Amino acid sequence: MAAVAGQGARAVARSLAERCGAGERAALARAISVVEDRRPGFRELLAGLAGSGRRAHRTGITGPPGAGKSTLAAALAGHWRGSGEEVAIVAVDPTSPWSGGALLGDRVRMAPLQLDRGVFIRSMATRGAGGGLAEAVHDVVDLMEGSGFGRILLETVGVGQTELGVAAAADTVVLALTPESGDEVQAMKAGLAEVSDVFVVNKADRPGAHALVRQLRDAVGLGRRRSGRTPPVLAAVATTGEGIAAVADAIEEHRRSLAGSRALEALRIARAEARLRAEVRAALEAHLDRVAGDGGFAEAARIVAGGRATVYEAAKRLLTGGGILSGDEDA
Ligand SMILES: Nc1nc2c(ncn2[C@@H]2O[C@H](COP(=O)(O)OP(=O)(O)OP(=O)(O)O)[C@@H](O)[C@H]2O)c(=O)[nH]1
Ligand SMILES: [Mg+2]
Repeated sequence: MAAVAGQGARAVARSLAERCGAGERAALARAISVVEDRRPGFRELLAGLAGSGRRAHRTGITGPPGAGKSTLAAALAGHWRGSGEEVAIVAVDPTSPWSGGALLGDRVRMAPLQLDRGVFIRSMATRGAGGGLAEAVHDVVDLMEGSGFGRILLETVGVGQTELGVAAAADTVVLALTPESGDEVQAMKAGLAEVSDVFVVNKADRPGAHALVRQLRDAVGLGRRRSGRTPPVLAAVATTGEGIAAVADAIEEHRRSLAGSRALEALRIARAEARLRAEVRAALEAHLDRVAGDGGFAEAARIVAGGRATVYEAAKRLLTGGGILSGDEDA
């Protein structure tokens, strides 16, 4: 039965991949669910779209809760739609979801996007799962790319170290702040230049925006970036669209600088390597769990806690037992 179910899942995955590739939005929505929940066939589904040769530009929008990331994403999507591009948006663990949050309250502005076939919006929740989310996000972005979206926007809450690692899926990272973000800027100072490629002080209709722009320019100027490029700092009002064209231009300028310097290829390879290592690490751990059997790790842990072996000795025993080490190597 399991084998038959597996074959069925593979056939469904193949047909879903084909329909995604042909631009069917309902198929993409289903495919994302399959990948997100790691359902049977999800690997075949990804493999089915991997050969499309399509390349999207991926823009991450990070920033503190309520900074206006979704509004900014919507405004950028509108801008790119204006030049005929198709845009997919994925919001990771939004504190105010796209479906029912602040944005849908603003029906007039969002309605055109929601009805537009050229825009696809999806939210992903961590569901307290912790691990595995970043991997699933990469996969979802790959599905969107394979489905023909040339622009992908990834919204994620957090700044720098507090962000879930989702920004690693982006080619260009935009950090959205507000005039009230002075303390965050102060705390990160020179480190800021490394966390983002474009800085946006959103809600520039509020007092203090220009002071923060100056403060940010100083902080960003302090950091030395490997690329030698100093990230631009821009002011915007996402709700009215003011400054959005300049943000889009800055994203485009970054995209071009990446492509021109071959840094884009290096970024893709580094991203692939990180994903590959995460996958191999997870598979190794699953393998060792199987080999060690029920409670194998717990038993080894008891031995370590009881002082009868060091962590290193116990780890080496597990790795040797699992056939990962031959026994005469150093773990
Ligand atoms: N005054 C002003 N309000 C804005 C601006 N941009 C967004 N807002 C409002 O700020 C609130 C939060 O906007 P969102 O786009 O949901 O912010 P977010 O960063 O996506 O929020 P989370 O996903 O919950 O972290 C909404 O009420 C927006 O209408 C702006 O430029 N000016
Ligand atoms: Mg949001």
